[in-house]
Amino acid sequence: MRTLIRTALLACLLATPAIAHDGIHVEDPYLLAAPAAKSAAAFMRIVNHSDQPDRLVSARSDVAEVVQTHTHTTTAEGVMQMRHVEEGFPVKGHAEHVLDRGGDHLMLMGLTRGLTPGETVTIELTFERGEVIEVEMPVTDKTPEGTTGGHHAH
Ligand SMILES: [Cu+2]
Repeated sequence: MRTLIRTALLACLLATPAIAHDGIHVEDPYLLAAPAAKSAAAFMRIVNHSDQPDRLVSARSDVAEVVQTHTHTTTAEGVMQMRHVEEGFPVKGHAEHVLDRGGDHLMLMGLTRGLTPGETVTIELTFERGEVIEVEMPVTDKTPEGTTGGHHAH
């Protein structure tokens, strides 16, 4: 038992400098939620400051039953559909993976309460190499200035 605790403590001490110096950073996060919607989409830039490739493998939030990694695909008939990306979102070393309108995003499904524009919601992101990051997501019901219009822009 004592060995177990010591091992956990050591892992903790070893993990901390990696997070502080060269881990994953999230920039420009926002959560798009229509009033009274049952789901909401989260967008951000995931920046990897490490030279090791990583991957966003899962996400969770207190305000949703599940949070899935999603993307949009266009069928042969030209219909745009969302699908669950089971393998998550890869982020190469010293690179970024952008979640943006009309492309990859996080889907908060089964919202446990209504979300109000202006409030902040916490989403926890888990990465393949072991980092867990809490992101404060401002809620909006519009696309922020400067981002592309997504799937209405083709
Ligand atoms: Cu979706």
